Amino acid sequence: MTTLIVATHNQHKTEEIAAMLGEHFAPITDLTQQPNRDDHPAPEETGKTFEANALIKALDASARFPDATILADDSGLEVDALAGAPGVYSARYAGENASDADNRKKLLTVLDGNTQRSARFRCVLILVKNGKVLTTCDGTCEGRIATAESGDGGFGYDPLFIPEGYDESFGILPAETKNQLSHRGRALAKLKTALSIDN
Ligand code: ITT
Repeated sequence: MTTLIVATHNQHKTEEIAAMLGEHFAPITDLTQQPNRDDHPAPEETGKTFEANALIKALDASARFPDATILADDSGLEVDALAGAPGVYSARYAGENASDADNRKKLLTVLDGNTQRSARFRCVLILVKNGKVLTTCDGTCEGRIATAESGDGGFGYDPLFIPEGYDESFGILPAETKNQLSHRGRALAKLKTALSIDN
């Protein structure tokens, strides 16, 4: 089976990707699991779009591991009441070294008293080998921002995000449900189709 390196330092992303692609690629690892991991810092995400940042991560990792198949994921949350923010800045919404908890706290504060809570997660995945883009896929998950956190499943904004058609956040819903509905799950489903892998 083909091996896959996910061009990420976020192990939650790797887990979700492995849950959906694990039958088709093995092993699936990420940049935190490579020998000399300190030699592989995250590249600066200077792009203005998810696709631009996914490409930066994909090409950076491909230059480090030219023989490997690489999958990069850039993703984030767009809140309508905030004109699409935090968007590509989702990971650093509350500052350069902000934790997920800091970012959620800031979002709740900024939206305090606002009844317009509609939002969506977006994900762009780029598969590359030896510096060549093989496929680009995207996925979106519509939903709303809760007025308080719930659950401790998932990562990032999950305890605040209630997907459309549900009453509970991704922090509470089972991982399998998130993977079926999520922006990442939808992008991965398209990736499988592009690679002619049965869903
Ligand atoms: P890498 O760049 O190393 O992949 P990262 O976490 O910094 O890791 P991004 O730059 O793509 O990744 O930022 C994505 C942020 O968007 C992430 O830190 C979360 O805050 C949020 N996010 C993305 N997908 C999410 C998900 O499935 N659930 C909750 N929050 C998510």
